[in-house]
Amino acid sequence: MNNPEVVMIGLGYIGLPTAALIAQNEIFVHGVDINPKVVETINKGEIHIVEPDLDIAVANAVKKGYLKTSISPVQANTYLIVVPTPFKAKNEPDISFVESATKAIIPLLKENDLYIIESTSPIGTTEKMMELIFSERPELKGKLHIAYCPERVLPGNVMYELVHNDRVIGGVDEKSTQKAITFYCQFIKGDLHKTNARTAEMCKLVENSSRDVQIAFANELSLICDKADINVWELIELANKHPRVNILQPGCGVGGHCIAVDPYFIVSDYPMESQIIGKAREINNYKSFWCAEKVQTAKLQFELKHGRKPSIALMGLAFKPNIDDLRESPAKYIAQKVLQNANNEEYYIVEPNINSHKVFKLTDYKTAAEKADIIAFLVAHDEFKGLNIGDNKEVLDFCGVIK
Ligand code: SAJ
Repeated sequence: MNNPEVVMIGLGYIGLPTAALIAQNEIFVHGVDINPKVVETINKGEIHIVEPDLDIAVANAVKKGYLKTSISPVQANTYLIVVPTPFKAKNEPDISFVESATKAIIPLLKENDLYIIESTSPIGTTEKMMELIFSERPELKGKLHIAYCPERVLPGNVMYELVHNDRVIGGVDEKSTQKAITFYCQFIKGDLHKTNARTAEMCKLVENSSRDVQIAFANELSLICDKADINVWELIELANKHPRVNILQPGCGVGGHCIAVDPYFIVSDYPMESQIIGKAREINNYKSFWCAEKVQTAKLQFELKHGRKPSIALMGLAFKPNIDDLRESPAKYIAQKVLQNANNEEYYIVEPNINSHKVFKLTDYKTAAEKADIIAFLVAHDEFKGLNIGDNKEVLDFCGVIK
């Protein structure tokens, strides 16, 4: 494969599925990742993440020769930047990965190429990268197509949503938008909505902030209900019977690398204006702290009542149900916090979606539920639903497994 059509920079949870999808459509893709192990794994037709149907898509794409990867980019016609944008101290976005990915392809760019950022980015990032490109390659001014097109797929359902979700596409000018639309048309069945780069950047941030605010409302209700002695799950189910009410589910906080992060991209740039968005982040973070305190209290109460230390099962470490992703996971935070306060109690840490963890010694979920005196459900994994739990156990159901 000498001349790939597409270079995909970043082969993580979004980049790899997107690369596989494009390759499935018989478009030659060259994937790039700074991690040599990732590159090696994919070139063998294997994957390094858990995502339904991704393994088959990658295996086929590699076998048929449409997907190849390496640690550095090669020349192509379209460049997709799908690298992480984490945040630094003080919750400020860090666009250094987008910047270094862009720098890596600047020498390869030629007239008429299409450069697209998919990474979640603060408003103005696409224009900033355009300036960076033209500062090094002024002869390409007006001769490139530059656009922002955020992904909006849900981990766990990526392969379906990548194809069927609508997309928002914003170019730095009209011809860039049009060129990007023509590109995505080749493999996306959802509608492609045109806008400018800044609106597309903001749209991504707003989608996740909106969800964060809604979850904060549910989490706030759970705190009120705990004090008011009301079952929050029943309450929400009943309130949602109203035709125009749709409250989300409380949990042990908001995790992942998107919803728990993206709102800060707005708050850090517009602190005075984003009051609700900022407060929602605080409430969702506080909910995790509150859960850890609840475990601590249950532990002390058990000891007072029974005159011995309890054994405690912490059920789930992932940031949401049925995935193996522990990034920004509130459950992991709670487990860490609870273990920091450990005082010779026996702990069973459970995460059915991973085999081992470098910090936590993992226990099988059935054994943990059987042996523990206190069972704290941190993530509503399918395995936990319908678990046989003895009447003698104290259950802390933070995520509605038992309801
Ligand atoms: N959560 C709750 N209660 C709920 C729903 C979710 O506590 O009712 C928690 C989850 O447990 C998890 C967190 O919120 O900790 C986020 O989970 P999620 O399923 O809401 O979303 P993500 O982070 O997996 O994916 C989100 C999606 N965005 C929206 O739904 C607006 C997805 O479409 C985006 O593509 C993704 O972020 C992303 O990459 O930005």
